[in-house]
Amino acid sequence: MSARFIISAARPDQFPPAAEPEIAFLGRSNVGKSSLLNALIGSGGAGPKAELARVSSRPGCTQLINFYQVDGGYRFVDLPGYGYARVRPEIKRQWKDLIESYLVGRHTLALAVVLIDARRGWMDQDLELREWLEAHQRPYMVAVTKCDKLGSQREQHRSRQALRDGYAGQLLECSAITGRGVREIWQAISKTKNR
Ligand SMILES: Nc1nc2c(ncn2[C@@H]2O[C@H](COP(=O)(O)OP(=O)(O)OP(=O)(O)O)[C@@H](O)[C@H]2O)c(=O)[nH]1
Ligand SMILES: [Mg+2]
Repeated sequence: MSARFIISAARPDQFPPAAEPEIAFLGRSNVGKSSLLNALIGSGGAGPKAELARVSSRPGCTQLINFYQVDGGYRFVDLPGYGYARVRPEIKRQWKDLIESYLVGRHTLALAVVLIDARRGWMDQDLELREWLEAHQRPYMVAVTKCDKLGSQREQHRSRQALRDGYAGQLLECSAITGRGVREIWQAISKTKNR
């Protein structure tokens, strides 16, 4: 699988002209959006894993909307994370507006992958996003990330139970470290073309 960077957009007028179906990665700051995007692109290829999107242990790493052209006729869209407390309110507002203008206006958006940290579960802004996506009828799936960090069976069970609370849809367990769930996300992505 190969991919190339297209552009970073700070404003809607910098979005590239709409073309192929887009898969957007959404979630709290530091949840692992850029890592999952890299894992999806790195899967299936020989040699070292691709590190296309910048990953950082510091929240707020991705501040612009980054577009990537991916083999197979897709684009991946890495969005800035929400919920990072140490960002000035006016910057938070700007990110929110940028994310919303993408979600509202982008008719090529084929699937939003909403990432939830397995150890944290649904947080207020995740619930807000989910409601928003449902109200605006945007297709989305939920990927539960960092599952490798759940050590014991008990922790796994507790995490699943918490995530199930109030959500009956599919929860795809994954890890950018072990590659778990990557194949299943690719399957969901390929289905978007047949919709
Ligand atoms: N153990 C583990 N660590 C992960 C996983 N995914 C991401 N991380 C780590 O979590 C941190 C944040 O990852 P990013 O991919 O930069 O997160 P992001 O959601 O893109 O963050 P922002 O761009 O700030 O919104 C990094 O230190 C990653 O190495 C995972 O599945 N398992
Ligand atoms: Mg990022």
